[in-house]
Amino acid sequence: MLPLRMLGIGLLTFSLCDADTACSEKHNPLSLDPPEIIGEYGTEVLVNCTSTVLHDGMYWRVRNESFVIEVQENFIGRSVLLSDWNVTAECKIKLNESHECSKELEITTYNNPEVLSSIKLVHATPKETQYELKCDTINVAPVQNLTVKWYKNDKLIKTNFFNDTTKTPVNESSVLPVTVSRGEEVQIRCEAQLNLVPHGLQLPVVFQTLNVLAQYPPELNPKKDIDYIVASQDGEITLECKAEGNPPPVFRWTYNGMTMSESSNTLNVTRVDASATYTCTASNYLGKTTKQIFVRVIQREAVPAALPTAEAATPEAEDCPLTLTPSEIVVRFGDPASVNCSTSATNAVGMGWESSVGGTGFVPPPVVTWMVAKLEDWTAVPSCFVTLNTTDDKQCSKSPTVILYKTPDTVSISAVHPGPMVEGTDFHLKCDVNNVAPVQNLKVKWYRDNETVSEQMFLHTNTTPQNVFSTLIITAKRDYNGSLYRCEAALHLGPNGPEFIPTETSEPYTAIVHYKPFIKDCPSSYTAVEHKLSMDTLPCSSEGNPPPIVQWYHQGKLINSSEPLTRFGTGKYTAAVGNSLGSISTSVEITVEYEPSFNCMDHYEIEMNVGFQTKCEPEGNPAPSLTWFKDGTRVDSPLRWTKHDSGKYLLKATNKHGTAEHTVHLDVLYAPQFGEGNSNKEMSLGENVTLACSAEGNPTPSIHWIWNLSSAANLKETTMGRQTIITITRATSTNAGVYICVATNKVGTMTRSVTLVMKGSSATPMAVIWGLIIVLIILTILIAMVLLHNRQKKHGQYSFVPANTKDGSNVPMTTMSEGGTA
Ligand SMILES: *[C@@H]1O[C@H](CO)[C@@H](O)[C@H](O)[C@H]1NC(C)=O
Ligand SMILES: *[C@@H]1O[C@H](CO)[C@@H](O)[C@H](O)[C@H]1NC(C)=O
Ligand SMILES: *[C@@H]1O[C@H](CO)[C@@H](O)[C@H](O)[C@H]1NC(C)=O
Ligand SMILES: *[C@@H]1O[C@H](CO)[C@@H](O)[C@H](O)[C@H]1NC(C)=O
Ligand SMILES: *[C@@H]1O[C@H](CO)[C@@H](O)[C@H](O)[C@H]1NC(C)=O
Ligand SMILES: *[C@@H]1O[C@H](CO)[C@@H](O)[C@H](O)[C@H]1NC(C)=O
Ligand SMILES: *[C@@H]1O[C@H](CO)[C@@H](O)[C@H](O)[C@H]1NC(C)=O
Ligand SMILES: *[C@@H]1O[C@H](CO)[C@@H](O)[C@H](O)[C@H]1NC(C)=O
Ligand SMILES: *[C@@H]1O[C@H](CO)[C@@H](O)[C@H](O)[C@H]1NC(C)=O
Ligand SMILES: *[C@@H]1O[C@H](CO)[C@@H](O)[C@H](O)[C@H]1NC(C)=O
Ligand SMILES: *[C@@H]1O[C@H](CO)[C@@H](O)[C@H](O)[C@H]1NC(C)=O
Ligand SMILES: CC(=O)N[C@H]1CO[C@H](CO)[C@@H](O)[C@@H]1O
Repeated sequence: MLPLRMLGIGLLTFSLCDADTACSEKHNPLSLDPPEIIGEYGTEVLVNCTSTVLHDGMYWRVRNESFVIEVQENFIGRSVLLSDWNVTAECKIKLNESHECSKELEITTYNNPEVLSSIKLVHATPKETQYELKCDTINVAPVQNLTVKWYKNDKLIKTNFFNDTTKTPVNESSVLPVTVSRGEEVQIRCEAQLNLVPHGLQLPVVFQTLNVLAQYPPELNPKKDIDYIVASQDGEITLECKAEGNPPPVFRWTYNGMTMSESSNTLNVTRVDASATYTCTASNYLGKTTKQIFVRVIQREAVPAALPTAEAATPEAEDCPLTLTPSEIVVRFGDPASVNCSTSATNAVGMGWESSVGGTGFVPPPVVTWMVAKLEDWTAVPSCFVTLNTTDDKQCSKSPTVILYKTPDTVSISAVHPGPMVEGTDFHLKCDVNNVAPVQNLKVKWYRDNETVSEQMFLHTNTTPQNVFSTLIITAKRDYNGSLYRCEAALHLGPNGPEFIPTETSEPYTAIVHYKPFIKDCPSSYTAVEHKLSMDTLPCSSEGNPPPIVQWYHQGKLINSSEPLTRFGTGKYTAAVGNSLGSISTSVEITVEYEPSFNCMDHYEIEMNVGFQTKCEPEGNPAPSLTWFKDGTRVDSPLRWTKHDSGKYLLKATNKHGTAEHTVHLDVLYAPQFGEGNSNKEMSLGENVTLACSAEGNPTPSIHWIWNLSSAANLKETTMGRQTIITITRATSTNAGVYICVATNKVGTMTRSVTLVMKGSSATPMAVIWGLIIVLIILTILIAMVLLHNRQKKHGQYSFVPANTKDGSNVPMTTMSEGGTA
């Protein structure tokens, strides 16, 4: 019951969901390639739609338009023009008459924006200016993927994102408040980037750069709003009004309420009838400042001889009878300062100092002292004046040169972009010198370790403390790795300055230079001793930063470079040396040498007269030299072995890595040898005859006699020691004939014959002939046996047996034929 019910529920569920599941994400038979499109507005893109099932028709629907139905194929391609911002495209498939599935293409249409920047002044003080910078991003789509970044002197200071989900292009603004101090120049950059990167699209960054300077109302420099000028009656004089401001000021000259000129900061006055006061106004939109210049005209006759014509008449006229002691002072900010002003003029009426600090009243000559306990006014320009008892009450003045200085608060070094340096590329270091004055006396020196690499001076004219920086461009070399860069700010204040030049040095900046690996001192071939060398102890080094990884390959395989090489390791080794910047390789031919050793048996059998054999050769590299010792004395290894050479030998193999010894017992085998040759022997009838046969040989041969059957009756063969003897008792004529002694060992067979002849009787030729025939037959059989025997020996154990015994050449056939003819 239970299983049936479950089945029923399952079927029901399936049929209910069937229609939906056919088109669900999981079962949808359609797939799009590409499945998503990111394209620039106005471009055309291609999409393929593929079905995995058979169908009644497939087609594309783009916007509100349906395209041709495809019934044959299982895929349809379509080009879509991204001509508006909300293009929709879907691929549709008719499964049967009543069911249709579709798949929608995700489309992102983008437009990389334009950027426009603008700047607005918010507030300006003499010290600093507040601005509002604005970047307008024009026609950006889609705006939610836009990032606007603000950089101040290349440093990111602000990032803006936008929430808006609209698909059509919009305009966005991003605002940055910036405050700039006097004398500072700031570079501001705003960058707009469409961030479609997750989809693999890198669009160009659009940006605008603005250089921002502080603005301030005009200021007189020197800060003197009253000047006194002496002119001769008909002389032409040039009045000057020195004022600075940003924006640069415009000047206006007035005299008695009348505008004289509006064109420049100088005014040419051609005719001055009497003493007159001229006013100069310097203004910009932030404000204005005025200066009054009193011109006193003196009669030509009254001009003292020392006084040149009035052209040269300036407030600091050289002929002003004033002496300043000293005429130049160099004072550290906050230190006391004093200058004595004395006059040599006998007609001086009064004198005094005019100054923003330490000014004096009108005092009687001849000396007046300007004295400040703490000089803290950056623009102080004291001026000493004297009034002379002349008809026109001539007044003149002189100013000492005041250099007020201050060493920097900080001197610091930093990298413009993060390190490390990469060999062959440029790297920028920046040295910031903060709050130093006067900048025109500053010299920034760059050092790499203790070597001066660059120097910089500054062309400012400001007397107030400034923040300045110097940039060093380094083309990185690998030798610079680990070098310390320092910058030094020194104020060169001239002969009146302090004895020691005030100098501040930055903390060092340690250069890290990355460079490609290189290999040094690597031999192309190398001879090593077995077990004494592993590849990582090879005198071959590589260098690189980051430190490279070295991998050794032998016969195409990566090897463990700390494993010592064995004698089988001779061959070519290749090292691959690499780091993040690159890799190189090198090869070394390695020869592994090793001490000699023997791998021989203790006992060998060799055949006599055989050439010297080399089966017991020692191993070793280089090939060892071999010496032989027998009974403690050195022997030359024989060219051919003789039977006396059997015995115990000591073999010594030597090369430069050592000596190996081996004791070997050699047994020289040789075929049987008879002490005597063939012979004839006479016998008498009835005599007892003995024939003895003995032979030497290694191994000891076995000896047999062969005789004619007719002799057999009274014949006996016995072996006594090394002799085999036949005894014929009471010889008869039948005993006449050839008796053959055969000696055999595994090296060979030898024969010798004795012909018995009955004394007094002429030989019985028939018996002799018969005997010979029989002997020949037996010999043939014997030879055959020997041959067979040797063939078997081929597969035997005797390593030293030379090949030439196989053909039986050691069997002395000649002896046999001699026996035959005898
Ligand atoms: C669409 O299919 C055609 C034919 O199979 C092929 O040549 C083309 O590269 C495909 N286009 C895309 C965008 O996959
Ligand atoms: C599609 O819409 C456009 C206007 O939006 C209209 O002119 C056009 O006739 C429509 N086409 C179809 C096939 O409905
Ligand atoms: C697509 O956007 C345009 C404006 O760019 C609008 O006029 C049009 O009605 C929109 N069409 C659809 C189908 O939303
Ligand atoms: C069409 O196919 C759907 C799903 O494959 C199926 O549920 C429906 O019964 C079919 N209709 C016809 C008329 O074949
Ligand atoms: C983004 O949206 C959130 C909530 O909708 C809002 O709080 C935030 O201020 C928005 N940010 C910007 C930059 O518009
Ligand atoms: C964006 O600014 C441009 C140029 O100022 C203007 O032509 C365009 O109509 C603006 N677009 C919107 C959506 O305000
Ligand atoms: C655009 O930004 C949204 C929100 O950050 C993100 O989900 C979407 O993937 C982005 N689109 C593209 C094409 O990168
Ligand atoms: C003043 O005179 C000098 C020469 O004496 C001349 O170079 C200069 O241009 C004149 N300035 C004006 C404002 O006329
Ligand atoms: C100025 O004169 C006074 C008095 O003669 C003397 O004491 C002082 O040292 C002088 N100062 C300088 C800076 O020469
Ligand atoms: C100026 O000099 C004249 C004579 O040369 C003299 O009479 C007069 O008193 C002097 N004035 C002063 C203020 O010294
Ligand atoms: C820099 O120092 C090195 C050793 O520290 C010295 O050999 C060299 O002479 C020095 N160079 C200078 C310019 O001082
Ligand atoms: C002449 C001679 O010495 N004959 C001897 C031969 O050998 C037999 C047996 O050993 C002896 O009996 C003979 O005397």
